[in-house]
Amino acid sequence: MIQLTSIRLREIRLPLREPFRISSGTMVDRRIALLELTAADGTTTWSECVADDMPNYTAETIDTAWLAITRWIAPRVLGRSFEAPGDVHAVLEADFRGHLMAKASVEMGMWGIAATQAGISLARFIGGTQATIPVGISLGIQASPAHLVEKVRAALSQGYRKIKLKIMPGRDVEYVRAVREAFPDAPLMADANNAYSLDDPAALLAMDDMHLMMFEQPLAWEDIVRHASLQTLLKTPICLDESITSLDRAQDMVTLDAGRLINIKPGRVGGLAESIAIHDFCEANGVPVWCGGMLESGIGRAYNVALASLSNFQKPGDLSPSARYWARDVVTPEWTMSADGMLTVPFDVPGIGVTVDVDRIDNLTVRVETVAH
Ligand code: OSB
Ligand code: MG
Repeated sequence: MIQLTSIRLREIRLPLREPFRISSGTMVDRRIALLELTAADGTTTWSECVADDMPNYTAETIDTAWLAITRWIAPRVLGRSFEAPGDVHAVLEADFRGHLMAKASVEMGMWGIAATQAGISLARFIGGTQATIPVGISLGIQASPAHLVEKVRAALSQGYRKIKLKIMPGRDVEYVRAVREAFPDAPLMADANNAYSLDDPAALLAMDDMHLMMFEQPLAWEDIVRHASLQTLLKTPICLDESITSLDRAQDMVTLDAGRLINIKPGRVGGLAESIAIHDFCEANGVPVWCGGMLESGIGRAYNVALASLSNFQKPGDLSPSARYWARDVVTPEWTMSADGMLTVPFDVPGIGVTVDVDRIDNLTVRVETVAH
């Protein structure tokens, strides 16, 4: 049984080691909301809200999430007894639309509490089976094709198992071609973050013979139907990211053949229960999934890693080591990757698998609010 007595929210500012540019915006300093959850039996854990400063990925931002957590989400869960963390999602969805990243931060924290109470790792608690996970890197849009080629060279030499190139109109065919020519056999993919339209698929068609593993989310953030039309024009499989916000949307994708893979981010779908449901549905339908990232701190990353240990996570995840993002992470040990691009799941560490560096978080904190029962 899980019953939360308080949620302490903090905003930290964590500067990225280098700016991260996607088609819809550039991230420089991450504004991150961290949650410290306390249960009635005294168990505590941490979780993270992945919403960022601007509404350019989905509609949520850290400020809308802060409001949603303090005003509507915390009051629904605090003091209420849940049989299991899998029951939280339905309670947060009842007559309460959207705010999925905000909901996910609380829902995931309750999984973290439950695993801690059970004395086992979150990965084990959710039924994970993979002890090591292949890691991919997501490379932001660069100043020139030559710059991108050098980034890819460095990433391959570090051992990454998948290289995701961010693209946008004007920074696409030439860039991807240069990388493909330099590395004929590299496992490459491209992520457009909604930058293309079905009216003008020329660039996507031009990249269709570059042996990409997939095109991630080429069209609009809520679209399914146009992706289905686009998939009929392309040999390269489409992978949906932004459009998959629930199990229903995953079912729509499969029904309409709007994509052949899903990038699961627990923050985007309202938490771990919905992520697991999507994972299970995809597994039953022969659709591979992989774990995406949102430039999380090591706390958010812990939940992604546990999720990615489930059996149908069949492609490398966007689970780069801490040092790729931050001068120093907020957890110990930091997340690392072996020379052959593998991450070890902390299967034998109870709870979320890392220790939170509270002193460091205190130093980075710019805002605090506690909601208690
Ligand atoms: O589309 O997957 C994306 C980061 C911020 C917003 C959207 C995306 C991303 C990434 C980063 O690709 C993946 C990572 O955390 O390394
Ligand atoms: Mg994406």
